[in-house]
Amino acid sequence: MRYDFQSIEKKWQRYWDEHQTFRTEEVSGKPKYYVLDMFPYPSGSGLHVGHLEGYTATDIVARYKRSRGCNVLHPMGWDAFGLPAEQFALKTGTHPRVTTQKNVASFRETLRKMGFSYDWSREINTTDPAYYKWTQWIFLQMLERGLAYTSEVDVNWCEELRVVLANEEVDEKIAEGYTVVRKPLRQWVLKITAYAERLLRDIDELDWPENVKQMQRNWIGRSEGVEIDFELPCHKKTLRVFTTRPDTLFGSTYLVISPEHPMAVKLATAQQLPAVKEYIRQASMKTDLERTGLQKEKTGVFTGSYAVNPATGQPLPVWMSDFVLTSYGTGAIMSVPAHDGRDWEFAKKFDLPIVEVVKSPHDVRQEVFEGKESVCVNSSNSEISIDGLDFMTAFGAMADWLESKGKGRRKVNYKLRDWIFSRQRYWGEPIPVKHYGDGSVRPETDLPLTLPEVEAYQPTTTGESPLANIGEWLLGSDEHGEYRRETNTMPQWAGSCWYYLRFIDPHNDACLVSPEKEQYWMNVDLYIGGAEHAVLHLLYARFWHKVLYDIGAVSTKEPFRKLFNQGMILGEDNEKMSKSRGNVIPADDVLASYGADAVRLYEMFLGPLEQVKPWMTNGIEGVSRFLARVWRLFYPEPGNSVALTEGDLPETIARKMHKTIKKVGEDTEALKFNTAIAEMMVFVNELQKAECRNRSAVETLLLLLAPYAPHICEELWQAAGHGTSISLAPYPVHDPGLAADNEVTVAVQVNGKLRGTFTAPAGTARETLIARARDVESVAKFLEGMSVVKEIAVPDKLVNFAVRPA
Ligand code: ANZ
Repeated sequence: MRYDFQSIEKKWQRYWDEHQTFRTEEVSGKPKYYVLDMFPYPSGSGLHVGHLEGYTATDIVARYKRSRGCNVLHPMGWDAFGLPAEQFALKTGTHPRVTTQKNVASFRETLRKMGFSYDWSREINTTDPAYYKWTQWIFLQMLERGLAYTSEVDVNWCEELRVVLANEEVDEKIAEGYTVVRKPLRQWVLKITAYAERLLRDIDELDWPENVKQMQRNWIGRSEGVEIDFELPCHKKTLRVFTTRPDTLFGSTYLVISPEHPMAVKLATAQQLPAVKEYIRQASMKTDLERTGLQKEKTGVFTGSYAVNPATGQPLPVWMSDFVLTSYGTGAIMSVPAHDGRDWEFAKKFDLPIVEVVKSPHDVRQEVFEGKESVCVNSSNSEISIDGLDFMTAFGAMADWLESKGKGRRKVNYKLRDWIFSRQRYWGEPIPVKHYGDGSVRPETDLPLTLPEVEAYQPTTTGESPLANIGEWLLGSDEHGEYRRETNTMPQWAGSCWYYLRFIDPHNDACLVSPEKEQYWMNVDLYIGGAEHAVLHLLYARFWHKVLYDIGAVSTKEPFRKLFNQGMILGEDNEKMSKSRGNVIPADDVLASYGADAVRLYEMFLGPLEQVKPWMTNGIEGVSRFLARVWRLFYPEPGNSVALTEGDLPETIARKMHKTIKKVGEDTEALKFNTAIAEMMVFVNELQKAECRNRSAVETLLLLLAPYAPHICEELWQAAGHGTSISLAPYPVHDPGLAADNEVTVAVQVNGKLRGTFTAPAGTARETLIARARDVESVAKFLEGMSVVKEIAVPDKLVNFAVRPA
């Protein structure tokens, strides 16, 4: 019998299909385990070996958890709305649905060939009307609660093409020579800011990589500060600023407003007006990044107006500069040049006064320190003094004082902005609302509102989506009068905000997920995917989940309990795989050459799952040889039938076997797949060396290996005489006595003479042996006053110190 992976893998994939081996039980008495992949966008270029890494990992976990008695949910689907299919349609006229169907079929085929144990009866596709009916339904729930609203928002407008570009397209079009400008357009926006505090607070409860949690915290960007109102005597108005450092108010020597500030033009005196207007015009042509870059030379213009510092009573000139962002805080700041780097540069450039108000052992010019060692100085007036106080105390004192005078209030600000939720595209979920002549907006009552067929995929010249060209779809009338449908569609992110819920109950037509099933299956126990989704997808999904929680559609506050980011697999040239570099390793190619079991094992043996690592096609041959060795444990020579020996195991093999069960189980549980595989390799070597073909040893090996290399294990399990699938067999149990490390006696020599012994667990590391040897009482006296010139350690046996008088 030859190890013919091709026919074996086909055979078992067919078997699993026919027997529905991986069909998830509905609500059951078993403990549940929900293990989820970030579902793919089915692109035209197919899957490459990098995509398979995370999917292999989740599949190992799914199979392992089943063998541990869990009811496992392990589904797959397609996040299939998106720009590439639409761009392909623009170029070729092929309907995005056709392209998508073709790509999905190819993706599905590759995943089947990998032997992944998905419950395919739960497959979903975000472009399926039965699916997006519920995406639209969730949108309407938000609309009803004021969480979806329209607003004029700047979009990327391409002058020559007269289309709105997605952010990710902008660079490409500019490189092609097009002009892209910011232009306001009416957009749907989701009020994610209403959830900022909860999104931030609940991060603490998640079992997620610390860096992802930190990125989300930074993205939400909570800042505690104070809003201060500065009198503008000439205008009989006040100018409001946001500061996180009210303790530095005594050192504020001028104010700065952003060019888009509502009072920008009003504050300009007649003399300054032309300069102010010119400055505003120039700022409108810059991106936020160009405006706030730290290296950038500061620019600004004096408005001509003055405000009054409420602490000092001094008049403060009001300037305008584009480093102050309109969209943050109040769009105006109080400048404290003595203690803020940007303010310092600005003050130096425009010759504005600098007053020191914090004394610190550090250089406080670039940055104000918040530690106890920095204290306020020059900070008193007839009503209040904060001299000598540290930051925290001074903050409180100033906030209280400003609040008591009605000149300020504590305020929490967030960097998080509301989510622009509309796209002027065809290939997305239609936003299900109707606009009436009187300006009112009503929800579509009959969901799903399906995408109509269009002739051409080119957006209209006004920037509207191609849907605006289809009169019979666009216009209509009902009991509320004549209406025009919304022509914007939802962004690519929408469908992936809640798909994990649909897998739980994919065919339910009455609600998005039945409450009983949701309560049984949620949360997702393990979610594996790429680190590039740290913020957008993972934050949007958390946001929608909380909305669903608030309306009672789900019982959990968070969707994903544990998140794990796999490290990217690079090309053989150590670069990110990309078509343009030509270093992409297509999954289908390696599958054809080596088979699924070898690819699965190799993907996991490349290194720790979280690490970025290059692919090496010749490395896969090592794991192929390992599989062949496993095969030969059953079929030592070609043509032989399987002849396993029954009866007791020799003690050394028994010990090794129980240790292997323990270690492989622990490592699999901890997602340390590479070390689990190494452990199994060692075990196979020992079996081979001992020519051991004992049934309990080799069958145990199969049970441990089955989650990793399921096809070969099914085949050999059957050859060993079993009538049912190894995928249904329970995980082996180790005997703690036999799995325990056995103790060995280690001899300690000094200059070759035996001076003592000690016991240690077998396999103790060299450094530990040496350290323990030095501590042996009978040895220590021979080392006293000597200098050790060499330390020799023979694992499990001996330590020798070569010494000479110091
Ligand atoms: C006075 C001051 C003194 C400040 C000092 C800092 C240091 P975070 O932590 O990011 O919230 N600021 C406020 N609004 C701004 C805007 N729209 N554009 C640019 N800068 C703005 O930062 C808050 C601080 O950033 C605020 O505190 C303000 O400067 C500035 F020694 O006020 B501070």
